[in-house]
Amino acid sequence: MNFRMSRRMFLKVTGTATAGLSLPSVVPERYLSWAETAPEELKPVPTFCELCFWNCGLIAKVQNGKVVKIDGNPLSERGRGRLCGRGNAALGSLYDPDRLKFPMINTGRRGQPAWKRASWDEALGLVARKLEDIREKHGPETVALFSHGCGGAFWKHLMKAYGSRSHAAPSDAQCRGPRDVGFTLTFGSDVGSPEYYDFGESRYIVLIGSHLGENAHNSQVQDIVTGLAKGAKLAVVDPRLSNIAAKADHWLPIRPATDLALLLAWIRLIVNEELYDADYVKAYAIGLPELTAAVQEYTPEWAAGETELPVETIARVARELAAHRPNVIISAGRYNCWYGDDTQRCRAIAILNALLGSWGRPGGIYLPAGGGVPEYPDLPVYPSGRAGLPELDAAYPFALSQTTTSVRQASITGKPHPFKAWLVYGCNLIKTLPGRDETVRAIDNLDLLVAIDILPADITRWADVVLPECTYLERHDALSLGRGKNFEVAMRQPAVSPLFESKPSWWITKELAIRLGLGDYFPWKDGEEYLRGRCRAGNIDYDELRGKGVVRFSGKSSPYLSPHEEREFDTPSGKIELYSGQLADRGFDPVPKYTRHEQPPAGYFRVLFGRSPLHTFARTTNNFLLADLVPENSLWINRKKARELGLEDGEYVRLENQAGFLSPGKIRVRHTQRLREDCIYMVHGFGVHSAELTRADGKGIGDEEMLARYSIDPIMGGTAMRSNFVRVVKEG
Ligand SMILES: Nc1nc2c(c(=O)[nH]1)N[C@H]1C(S)=C(S)[C@@H](COP(=O)(O)OP(=O)(O)OC[C@H]3O[C@@H](n4cnc5c(=O)[nH]c(N)nc54)[C@H](O)[C@@H]3O)O[C@H]1N2
Ligand SMILES: Nc1nc2c(c(=O)[nH]1)N[C@H]1C(S)=C(S)[C@@H](COP(=O)(O)OP(=O)(O)OC[C@H]3O[C@@H](n4cnc5c(=O)[nH]c(N)nc54)[C@H](O)[C@@H]3O)O[C@H]1N2
Ligand code: SF4
Ligand SMILES: [Mo]
Repeated sequence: MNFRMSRRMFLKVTGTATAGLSLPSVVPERYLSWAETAPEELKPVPTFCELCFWNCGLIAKVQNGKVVKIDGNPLSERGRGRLCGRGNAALGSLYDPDRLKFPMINTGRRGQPAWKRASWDEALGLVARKLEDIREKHGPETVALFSHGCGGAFWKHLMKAYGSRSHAAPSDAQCRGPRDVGFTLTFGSDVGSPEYYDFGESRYIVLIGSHLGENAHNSQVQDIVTGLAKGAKLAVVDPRLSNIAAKADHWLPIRPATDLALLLAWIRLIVNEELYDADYVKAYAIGLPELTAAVQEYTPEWAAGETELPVETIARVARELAAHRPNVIISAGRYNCWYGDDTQRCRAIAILNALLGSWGRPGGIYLPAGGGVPEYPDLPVYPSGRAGLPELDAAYPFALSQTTTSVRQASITGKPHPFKAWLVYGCNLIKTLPGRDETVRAIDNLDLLVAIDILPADITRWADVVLPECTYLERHDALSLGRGKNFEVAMRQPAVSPLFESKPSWWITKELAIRLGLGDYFPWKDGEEYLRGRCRAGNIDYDELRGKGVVRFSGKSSPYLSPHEEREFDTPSGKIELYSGQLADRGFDPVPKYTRHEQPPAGYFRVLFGRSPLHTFARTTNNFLLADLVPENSLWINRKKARELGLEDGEYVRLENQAGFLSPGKIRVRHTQRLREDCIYMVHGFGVHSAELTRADGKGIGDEEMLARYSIDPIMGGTAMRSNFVRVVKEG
């Protein structure tokens, strides 16, 4: 199908064209008081954004003690002087009247809290006493940290000093984990974050389910726009005509859960017609004969049956792609916990890139500059873990880091070892782990749950103690390192002092450490001294960094392979592994095999979800600037289907999943021709259930509320969430 949207319209829809937003009338009155005093000069304070994890550099403009405007920092490679729609809404986060204001202790029940305001001393004293007690009775490894975001570095440091190595993140096992593992099994390394996708130089781009543009990762959206402007061809595989699919040369509205069939058919066609980069494969890869033999059953005709895509389109895209090699990318996007065979799907994507020679080639997947900054110098060594401790992720042999899946399971069963406390930093586990009942059961087993957050988010309602962090515009923080074609170091510094009694993580962790007898691990007086120490260790001029916000170091090596370059890959064979001996040794398919997934029964639709261009999960759904623009999510449903069901455009409905669970909230129907008939689509982050979040509470439905069922990727433990079916329930 062909449908092109103009570039200007695309930018408008994706929000990347917005310049610095000034404050609209929705700002609470009391924050507008600067207008009454004589305006001072605007003072620029360079720092970086935390409204998502791209960490774009920004410059906060401060006047009379208030941040009045935010601009992009041109020195930042991840932003290049621009901010996305969310980044521009910084003031809605900083000046959100619903923010957590002081430490709180839950005197009620988890999930039905009764809050008592506490002093920092009381709250930290309580947490420290409990952690001491747990360390003595059960061992330090029974405390787990969940984290997402820059300040998590201080919490990881605290946990290691305390003696626990248990650290997990939904941004791995519920996000990019399968992709990182699939690529690492193939190339010996993953595609990074920011991804090493060289879109700006590509001649042919294939996006597998990635909705870049709605996924608003700043410089990456700029890169793909650049590539398209320079004439790159684009094919988008998505059951939904996403904004970027609307710009594509080919939209492939694939039947959900069948992507692996398409990928295997492409591999077959490319090897059978000898369209691959023979020199490259000969020089760098092993396993072509085994790969060729293993894919013979996957004919384009067979794939057409599975995917419901025209056989001509399947063959045409493969041939076009090969004609543009090696300046091509078959992108795995970022979020990949789809159907349970996700590592294998990502491996198929990696194999395609390898066959077309795109790894290390212009317009393909570039080789990052690398680089790093040492930790703070001269810290005491961490205590070693208890000898003989059973490995938490032993069940998932190729997990690259500890999985939330294993920590939650161990918290329920006590196996392979129990958990007694969770520290939850910047994670909203109630909304971001599938199978809420299990999350609640795990939490019920704990002696302590501490949430460190900026908002009274859903997860805070399950905490025993809530510690209010100040927002990113009010704090020093860990460094943010960007490994792209250049290496960049960004620093965060407060534009204004913390509001209310909120505190930065460097302070909270230091105070906890002192109470736990671990003060030696936190020798810095304050956040600035911590950053000076890191800069000293990394030979970075602190004053330059503070003045610019970002410093960049040019790459020591080329982003591209030179012709005939010898290269060793970090795999067991030193080669790109089209056939994976490692997988075979562990009893997994060495070449991806197709598995057929269940399709929705009659009357039901598969639940698909994705990103709102103007929100980051539930992080921003209460942000007054963004809630003003996108106050709730809607239920995308194919118009023909909607009419059959008698659903009006705009009416509110409930959803009931295959397990008979009826959504407590309602969602507005949105008729569309941009979606297949067998699925519905909604953006993640709504369906908040926290009355203190006055703008977000009760708006729309959370996709996670419908996800009773998930399957676990046996290779790396990721939880696949797109195998749930719902029917639409009309009100009354
Ligand atoms: N059902 C469903 N589940 C999903 C997804 C989905 O689309 N649907 N997406 C998956 C993906 S891709 C990912 S990456 C994960 C993300 O899942 P998580 O790692 O849990 O992250 P967030 O949802 O971003 O959690 C945000 C929490 O951090 C708080 N927060 C915001 N800023 C700060 C700050 O500066 N300091 C502190 N201390 N807290 C802060 C917010 O208030 C909120 O409570 O979720 C995954 N899970
Ligand atoms: N604005 C904004 N941007 C964000 C975020 C945010 O919260 N807000 N979050 C960031 C994070 S943490 C992540 S991980 C990324 C995620 O962003 P991406 O990796 O780009 O995308 P996904 O969430 O996997 O993709 C959603 C798309 O997949 C399609 N899809 C669903 N099922 C299938 C299927 O079976 N096959 C195929 N081919 N497609 C399918 C959906 O229709 C939808 O268009 O976004 C990042 N960028
Ligand atoms: S992409 Fe947007 S929200 Fe994410 S860091 Fe950059 S400006 Fe902030
Ligand atoms: Mo993610």
